[in-house]
Amino acid sequence: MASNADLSALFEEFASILEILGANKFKVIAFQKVARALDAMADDAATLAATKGALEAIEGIGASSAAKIREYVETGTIAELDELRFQVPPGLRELLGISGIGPKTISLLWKERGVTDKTTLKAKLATGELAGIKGFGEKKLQNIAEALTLAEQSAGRIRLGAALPIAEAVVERMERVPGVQRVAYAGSLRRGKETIGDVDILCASSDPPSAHAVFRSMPEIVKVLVSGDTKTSVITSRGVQIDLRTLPLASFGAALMYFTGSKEHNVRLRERAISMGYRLNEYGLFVDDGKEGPQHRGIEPVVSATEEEVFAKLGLPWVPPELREDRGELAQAMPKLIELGDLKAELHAHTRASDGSMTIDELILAAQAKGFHTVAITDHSKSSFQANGLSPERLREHIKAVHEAAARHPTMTVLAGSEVDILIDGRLDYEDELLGKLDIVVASPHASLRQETAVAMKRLLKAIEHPSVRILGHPSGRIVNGRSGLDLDVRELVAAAKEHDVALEINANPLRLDLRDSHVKAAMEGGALLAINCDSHERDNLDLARYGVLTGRRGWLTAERCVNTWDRERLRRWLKRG
Ligand code: DGT
Ligand code: CA
Ligand code: CA
Ligand code: ZN
Repeated sequence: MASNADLSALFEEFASILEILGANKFKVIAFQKVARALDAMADDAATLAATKGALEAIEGIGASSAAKIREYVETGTIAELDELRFQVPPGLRELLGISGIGPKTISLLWKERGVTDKTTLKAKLATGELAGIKGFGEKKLQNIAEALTLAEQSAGRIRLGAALPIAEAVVERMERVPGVQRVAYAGSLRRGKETIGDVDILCASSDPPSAHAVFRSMPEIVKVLVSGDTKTSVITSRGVQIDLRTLPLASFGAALMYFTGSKEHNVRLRERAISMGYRLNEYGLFVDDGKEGPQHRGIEPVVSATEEEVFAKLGLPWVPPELREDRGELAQAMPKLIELGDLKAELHAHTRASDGSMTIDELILAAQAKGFHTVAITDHSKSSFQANGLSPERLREHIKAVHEAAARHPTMTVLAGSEVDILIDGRLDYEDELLGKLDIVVASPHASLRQETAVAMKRLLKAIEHPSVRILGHPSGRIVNGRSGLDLDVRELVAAAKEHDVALEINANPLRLDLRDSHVKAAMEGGALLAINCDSHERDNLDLARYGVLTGRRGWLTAERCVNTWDRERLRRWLKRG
């Protein structure tokens, strides 16, 4: 059955193809709206399709879009979309998949220079044939070249935010299979890496063949790569590889350690085991009798059932998976890492005033539902015109509206703030007088993200030094698998943030995860404060916090150093300081 995500992707494709073809702009926007509505809705669109008028009742979905959804649910295709696909070279649709090259650009490349796919684009970039297209400067061409390179480098790796829900769904399904005793995902996903090569699932079962059979026949699987008694590898319709390994419950802990990795961490652990007279493998920790492969000779492991036991026998505390990267986790005392439940405040969120989809009240209620005591309303500033950024006049009105909304929710602390653009030279997007009226200022770079390090650092440091700024939002502006963003001098950034008591944001949106894990570690070592914010735009975006927490944990972040965990009073004092 068609999921909301599948349907959303179809309408996204509709919009993109129409844009490439140069169709009416309003039609394009209408389809984009439908795509977003499908993404955001809690109910299953395919189910609603069966009820007359149910789809049409959803904001953003009109009668003709509803008809298309019904057509897809009933027939598996949308005739009009098939027709449109036919009008555009297939290679151009492949280019659409590269983030950083939009439909408008593709349209011009195609119509003006005959680019029809990746190969012709690369060739024409190299020969200089693309010069002279209206609106295409040297810089634009550079951007296109970089997007192509990045797409090739990231080929095959999917973002954490796409992989984790897939893995959780598979785990949940496998847990219901008869004979299954335990299921868990392992690998880079369990370590919370920002991108995932493949998803590794471990399953203890008294009936492995059933487990493999159920796994192979999950509906979203398009290809089975291998399937045996202990391992099955499949590819899903979204191109994700998932490996299922079955094993005895008695060795679950040792296997989980082995397949969680990282390889480098495993190497260190095995060295430690050897130095203590043991051998460690996916079957358990064994006394080293100097012979090969003890597990195959009926020798019982010393420990194997749980990770805790294995670590303990090696004289170690249990190491959180996010730390298992051979970055000192076995040699140093580990801090108590931040947990999702520690978060008590959202300090970067957008409403309908700029480019969010929620009202102020809806946002407050969403934060309240998370058990938060504080939420900051930080809509975009005027230079982010593509995000409907607020003019100074609109911001003044908005501050009033936020205060009025705050009065309706007396148990919540509601901050009237702004996500202010850091302009190209480090100046902020509003006058100091207006900034001074805000309860919180998140300063973020949005445009000009290709500056050289020295220029970029001067820009960011100037923003950090501004007395109104409390948080530096998504400091590099990178997009995972999409855009490298500003090339930061992290040490310099951290030192300045510490000096001026500014928190560096981990933007929890899995597209951003910026700061990234290594930057967080540098911030921890350099003594700066951090923030974990969801940069909420849509309903349910506060659920993204977990990706920020994973990234923070990979950077050894403690609750104490993350301002979002502080109690109401402490946070208030910090915001008011100076
Ligand atoms: P990925 O999938 O590229 O994002 O990264 P991982 O870490 O999930 O790597 P993957 O899927 O190749 O293997 C999962 C884990 O299994 C890995 O983190 C460590 C363990 N592992 C796999 N192959 C080897 C190996 O040859 N030697 C050792 N020591 N460990 C391995
Ligand atoms: Ca993997
Ligand atoms: Ca794997
Ligand atoms: Zn934002």
